Amino acid sequence: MKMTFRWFGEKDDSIGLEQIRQIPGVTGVVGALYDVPVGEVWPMDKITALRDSVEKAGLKLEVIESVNVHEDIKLGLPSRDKYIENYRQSIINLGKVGVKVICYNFMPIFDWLRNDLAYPLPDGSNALCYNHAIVKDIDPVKLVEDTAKSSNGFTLPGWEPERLSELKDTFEKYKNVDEDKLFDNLKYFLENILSACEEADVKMAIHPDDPPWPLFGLPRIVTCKENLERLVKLVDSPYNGLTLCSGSLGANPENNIPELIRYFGKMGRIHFGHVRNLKFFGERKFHESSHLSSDGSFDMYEIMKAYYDIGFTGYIRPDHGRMIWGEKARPGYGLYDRALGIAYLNGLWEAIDKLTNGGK
Ligand code: CS2
Ligand code: MN
Repeated sequence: MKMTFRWFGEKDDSIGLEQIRQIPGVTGVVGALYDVPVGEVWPMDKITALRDSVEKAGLKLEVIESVNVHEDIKLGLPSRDKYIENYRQSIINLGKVGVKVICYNFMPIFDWLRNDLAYPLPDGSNALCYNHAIVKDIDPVKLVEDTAKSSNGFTLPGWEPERLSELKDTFEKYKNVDEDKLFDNLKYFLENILSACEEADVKMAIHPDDPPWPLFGLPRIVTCKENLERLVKLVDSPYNGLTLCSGSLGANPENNIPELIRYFGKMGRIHFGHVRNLKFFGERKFHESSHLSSDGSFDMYEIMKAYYDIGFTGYIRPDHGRMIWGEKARPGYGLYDRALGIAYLNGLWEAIDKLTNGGK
C-alpha cells in the first residue's frame, strides 16, 4: 500500500507541500487542477507544473482526484461526445507525467452532501454531519448556498459556483434519467475512454456516491455491492476500477466494508482506498469522527486487515478528518486530524504485518 494525502494546490489549500512531506509514511499527493472548467482538456503545461511542484517537495503525483465528468455525459446528451473526447485527452496528458490512477465520480449534480460542516463533538472539535431527517425536506439550492457560507471560504469539491448557477435547469434535465439510464451513460463513457486509458496506462477508479442513496429525486448508482458488481462488468477491464471509500459506502450499514475490500480487491479492481470512520446516531444519521475505531462505528483494524490480506499495493489516503486544535481549513480537509489518521493507519498496518509474517 502507498500512503497518500489529498492536496488542493498552492492557491486553494491552507496546507503546504512541506507540511505534507513531514507526515510519516506519506509518499504521494493526491492532486488536481482546480482552475480548469469541467469538460475542458487539462493542459499539459499546468499538469507538468503541478507534477514538478509535488516532486520538488520529494513527493509523487500518481493519483488525481478528480477529473470531474461533465453533466452532459451523465445526462447522455448528444454534446457528450465532445466532452468525452476532451476527457480522453486529459487522460493521455496525465499519463505523460506519470499519473497512474484517476478518481472520479458519476453522481448527478452534487458531489458529497452534508447538512452541517462543523457539527460540534463533545471534545470541542467539529466534524461533517449528515442527518437525513433534515436533508430530505431541504431545498437543494438553499442547502448549497448555506453550506458555501459555512465552509471557511473554500469551495467544496464538485460544488463549483459555475455548475451550481444552472442548478434548477439541470434538475429539469434529470427528469428523464433513472438508474438504468445512468448506468447506460456510464457504460458509454467508460467504453469510449478505455483505449485512452490503455494507451496512457491510467486506471479509472470511480468514487462511491456519498451518501449512498438517491437524494432530491436524483438517481445514485454507486451505492452497494450489487451495483459495484454491475459497474465493474460494464466494461470488463482493470482500467475500469474502484475507489473504495469506507465513509461513503459505510454510511449504509448494510455495506460490509472489509468484505467489499476483499471481494473487489481479489478481482484486482480496487485502485484507490479512502479510509475514514464515522459514527451513527440514528438511521441515516451520522457524523464523521477521528479515524480511531473506538471513536466511530467502523472497525478500522478489520478494514486495514482486509487491504493487507488481499496484498493491496495501490494507493490509500485518509479521508475527511475533524477540525481540531483551532485549525481553520477546508471542512474535512484540515492537516492535523488527517495526519493523526495516517499515523494510526500506518500503525495498524505495521502491527498486522508483524503479526502476520514477522514484518518480512
Ligand atoms: C471525496 C469526494 O471528499 C470526499 O468525500 O472523497 O469528494 C471525491 O473527491 C469525489 O467524489 C471524487 O470525484
Ligand atoms: Mn472518499
